[in-house]
Amino acid sequence: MSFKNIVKFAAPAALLSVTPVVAQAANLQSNDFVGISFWLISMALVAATAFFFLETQRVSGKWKTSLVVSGLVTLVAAVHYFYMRDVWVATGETPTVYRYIDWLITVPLLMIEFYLILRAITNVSGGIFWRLSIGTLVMLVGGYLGEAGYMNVTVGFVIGMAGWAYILYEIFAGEAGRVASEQASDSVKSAFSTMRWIVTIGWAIYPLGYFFGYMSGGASMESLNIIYNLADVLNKIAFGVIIWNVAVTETEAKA
Ligand SMILES: *C/C=C(C)/C=C/C=C(C)/C=C/C1=C(C)CCCC1(C)C
Repeated sequence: MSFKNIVKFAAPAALLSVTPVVAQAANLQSNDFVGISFWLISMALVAATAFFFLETQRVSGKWKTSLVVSGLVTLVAAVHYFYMRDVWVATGETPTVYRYIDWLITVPLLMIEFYLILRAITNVSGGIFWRLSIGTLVMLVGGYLGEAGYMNVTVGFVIGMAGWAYILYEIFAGEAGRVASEQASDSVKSAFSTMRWIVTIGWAIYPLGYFFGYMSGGASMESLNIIYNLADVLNKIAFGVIIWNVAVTETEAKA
């Protein structure tokens, strides 16, 4: 199937998949700011999805996959946000299980972006992809077992942190980091480095939330959810925009 066709079918499919959720939404109160933030971000994610898919038509072949993956990240997150908003509005509780299902799908897709961006410029081994995937799984499984009460919260946290540390090692000092610093053009290098800092600073928000939410008891569920929601704007939408920017820049440089 050509990319034009993918775009033609994917955009309406994205809209259809969220319509039934909208229809059964609980009523959002005008003073429920956490609920409002869930709503705003769902919409931003839908708009970002349409944007990334449509822009695949503008970039050269090897960058199209990167943009499609960015659009899949925001699509999957948008659908989860509709459910998460309902859980919050109806119960005032943190939609933990939906967040983790979302992360389980979107975080590996974000990791694939590092691999794809390097593959668009040079030959890289699949090992990068597998190591980033393993780090992701360890990070999320540890965190979920701790948060959902299947494991001591501190042990779950330590396991999760180890997975994240492994990811950071790979993109800064491992093969992925080396390939980027030795073989990439200036625009790819700068995109790679911004993406890396998002994974360091932007991602740090989630373990901080876990720590303050479960280990020190210092944060309310309201502030935690607002923080997680804003983190997702940075880590999903802004991350995608960086990739879009390098794809357009590289396409135009070669035109
Ligand atoms: C779009 C969603 C993203 C980028 C989610 C990222 C989630 C994390 C980086 C979570 C990290 C965690 C740790 C590093 C320690 C244990 C607890 C977690 C799972 C919250």
